[in-house]
Amino acid sequence: MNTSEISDPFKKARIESGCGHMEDQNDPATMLLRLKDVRKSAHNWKTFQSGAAPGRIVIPSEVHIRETRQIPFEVDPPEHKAYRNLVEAWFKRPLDEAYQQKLTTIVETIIDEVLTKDNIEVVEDLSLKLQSRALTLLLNTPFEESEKWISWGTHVFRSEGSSLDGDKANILYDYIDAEIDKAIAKPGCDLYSVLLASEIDGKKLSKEEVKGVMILTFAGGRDTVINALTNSVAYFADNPKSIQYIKENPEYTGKAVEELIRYFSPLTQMGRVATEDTVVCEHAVKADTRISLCWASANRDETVFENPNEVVLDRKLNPHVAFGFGTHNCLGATHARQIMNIFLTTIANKVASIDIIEAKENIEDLGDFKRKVGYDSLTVKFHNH
Ligand code: HEM
Ligand code: EMZ
Repeated sequence: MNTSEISDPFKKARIESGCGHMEDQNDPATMLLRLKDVRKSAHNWKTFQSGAAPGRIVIPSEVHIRETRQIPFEVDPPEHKAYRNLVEAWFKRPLDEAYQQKLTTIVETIIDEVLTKDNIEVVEDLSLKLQSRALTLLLNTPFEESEKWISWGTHVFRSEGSSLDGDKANILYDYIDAEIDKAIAKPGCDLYSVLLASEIDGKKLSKEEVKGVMILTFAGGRDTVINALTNSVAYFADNPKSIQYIKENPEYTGKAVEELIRYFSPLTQMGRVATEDTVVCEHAVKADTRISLCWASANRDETVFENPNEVVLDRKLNPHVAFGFGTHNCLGATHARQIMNIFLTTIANKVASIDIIEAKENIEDLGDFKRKVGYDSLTVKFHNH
């Protein structure tokens, strides 16, 4: 088995019943494993709501570590649309030429640096740095802020190697509260200021609402991006020909990004709460219990994807749901795709091969299923041309 392989623990259950079951803090979840069911239920916000108690749709549940509602993630239509309209254009800024140039400088600086080193630990020395520095572009905040975010480690709600941690989460909440107060005192051109100035139906967003958007921006785009980058490094280490392929066929970089994101599925699943008694793939689901939309399983659905467990960089049909589907599809996807696109391009231009020295996998424990989502640490050596 290659180090970079991410196997599919859901196959048997997906084929046999289409459902899985997961215990989680006395709030179990019925997992939907087939692409068709995941899409259908993601669409059906009336029966499967996101606007439950803050933290409840996240698996593992975050109800015990946060009270602030994440916006627009934990809001259902029609309110969802009003929030989403406020931020949609801002989150499309990664399409601007100037944004991409700045992102390219951030990526190239990091790759140039790792090429001068002997061994590097990818999670700390590359992925976390890149994710944090890139986030300063998305928020339009000073570059130096990234130093602080890097010091928080890879997950804003977890201590390293441990489960959900309320004290850790408070570091982020206190930081955001302080940044909001700063933006109120001295408005600038950053996301905090833009949100504080925006209105829905003639009413300004409250501090709590702004906080809800900002927590989500920090949390949703953190370990997902970090895992996408670290998994890419492992993949290129195992498949040096792929580096060459992208170098020789730069027009396929976009397709390669989609395929890697499908294969990695950095966000395994997301929950919803049933608003009524219902049935999913012949399983009864009671009102006020949770289902999960298992993006990672849907992305290996053999009835949709040919050779689902292979990375096919130029895959033609690729209707993956790694960024979600429908109402809540990922707002950060434009930013995440640009990061991946520029990262692949920079590797192809500057790196000949990568040796893996040591890998410690990060395995999610999902009850019946164990799923590799990335690495706790990955030590490698980069070689230039
Ligand atoms: C939503 C995945 C990066 C912000 C989602 C959803 C998925 C997802 C699956 C849907 C959740 C649901 O339906 O409940 C990913 C992956 C990423 C990534 C795989 C990286 C490879 C980011 C980044 C940001 C971000 C970089 C921002 C900094 C959001 C937000 C939503 C969201 C705000 C909620 C949108 C809404 O409710 O309308 N993401 N995400 N994500 N993501 Fe991402
Ligand atoms: C939540 C989630 C957002 C959650 C779209 O996904 O990402 C998770 O990593 C966070 O823990 O709070 O933001």
